[in-house]
Amino acid sequence: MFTHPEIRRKTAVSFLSAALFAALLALFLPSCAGKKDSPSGKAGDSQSIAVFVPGVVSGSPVYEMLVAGVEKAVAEFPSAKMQVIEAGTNQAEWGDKLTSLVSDGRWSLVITSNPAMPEIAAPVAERFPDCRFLIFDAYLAGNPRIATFRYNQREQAYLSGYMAALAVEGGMPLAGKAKKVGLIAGQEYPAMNGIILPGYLEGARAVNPAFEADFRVVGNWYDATKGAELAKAMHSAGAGVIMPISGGANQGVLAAARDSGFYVAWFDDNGYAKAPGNVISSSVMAQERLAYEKTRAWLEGKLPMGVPGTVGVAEGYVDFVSDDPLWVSTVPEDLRKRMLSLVEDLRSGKLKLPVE
Ligand code: RBF
Repeated sequence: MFTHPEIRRKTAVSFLSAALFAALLALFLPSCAGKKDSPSGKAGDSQSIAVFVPGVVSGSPVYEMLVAGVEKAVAEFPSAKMQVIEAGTNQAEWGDKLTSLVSDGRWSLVITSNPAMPEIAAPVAERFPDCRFLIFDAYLAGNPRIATFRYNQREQAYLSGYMAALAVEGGMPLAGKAKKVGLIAGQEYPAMNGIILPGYLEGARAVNPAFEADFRVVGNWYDATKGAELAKAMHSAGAGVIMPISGGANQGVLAAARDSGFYVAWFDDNGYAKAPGNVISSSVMAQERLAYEKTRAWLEGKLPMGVPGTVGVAEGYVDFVSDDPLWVSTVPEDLRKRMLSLVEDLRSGKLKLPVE
């Protein structure tokens, strides 16, 4: 379904056909190499968009939502085209793969997502100054060729930690007695160590200050066997609720939850149906909607570059899924009421949890 870019090497083309090819390219595919250095996209510019997925799409909610959102926007513009490129799990190759994608010259905008991408995109933007980058789940100020949007993940993780601790304090059957909440990450990175893990613990401690976090790392974003092993070890050590943020490895955590009987706090999208009865929360980011809106803005020539955006509960881009019948049937009413009241406090601004 996803095609990888190829650098086309034309070795035996005559001068004439090369010139013809270049002229046609300039006419029909105005690209990174052919545009003026403009601060924002303009309607009429090339509407060719590459979605650069730093990893693999399947199994990673953030990337599934990204692709779905861009696809939806592109489908609304007859002249717009897109291609999805999966850069794979070897992060050492991402910079070269991005460079080769952009040097291909077919894309006016590259859309990608994760907090490491601004640093990888900045030198590529410098080298190919007519290309623009739209990066979600990331933060960078002041680069006139890069637009970033991040979610308030302190709020998002706080919601998860609060529900996890409520499950223990409220005596839910699989939650155990230990005042411990588990978090399994694909890898360590600044947003994980500095925002998500502290926000998760902060939420748990808002229920009872005695809570501690058990934090473990898979070491990649795909190893479901390792995810299951870590989750089982964590469960044996007392954690009755585990939040997996480990891409494809999340599947192992879900399987372990079903086998061993513990709860899962799902992150990023709605996960209740992934293990009905085991998944007790879904703290979500509206990545699909944001990707849709910002891709549309680009295609309409209205996407400002260089000014980072942060969106959270009050703006409607971070939320807790409370209208799913599986949540209602799994979590007792008194705990659900406390969750809803927390969401309301964040929405109204009564509780403020800013990032930075
Ligand atoms: N999250 C995923 O679900 N799948 C991934 O493959 C993935 N790769 C990441 C790679 C890097 C270098 C970083 C910094 C984060 C990655 N994330 C991934 C985490 C993602 O950006 C986000 O923090 C979490 O999904 C929580 O919202």
